[in-house]
Amino acid sequence: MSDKQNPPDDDFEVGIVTKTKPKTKRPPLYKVMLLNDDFTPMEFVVHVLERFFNKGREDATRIMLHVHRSGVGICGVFTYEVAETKVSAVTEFAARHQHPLKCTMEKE
Ligand code: TYC
Repeated sequence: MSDKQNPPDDDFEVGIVTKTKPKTKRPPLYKVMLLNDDFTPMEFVVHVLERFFNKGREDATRIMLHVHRSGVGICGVFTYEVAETKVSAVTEFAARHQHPLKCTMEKE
């Protein structure tokens, strides 16, 4: 159909192609780290890695030895709140057992 009121349809449509990114921003992540010292027993550090970071005995021992030899090691990567909770829990646990073990966090 075609007249003044109803002009014929074009064969194609003209327009601007837009694509909006889905807004799935990931939260920033934080590494939780253990620092070496000369006094905390190796077995205690392994226990900390098992208890607070859900590591198996082998993995915990590997991380502990890495910290012992290099000075620092990553226990896990978490959102800010979870990382902060881990740092507090480990710090309190170490202090309660009179070990100077230090646990810190750093933005990835
Ligand atoms: N260096 C300690 C020792 O020889 C062991 C140790 C490992 C301490 C890792 C802290 O984060 C640490 N007993």
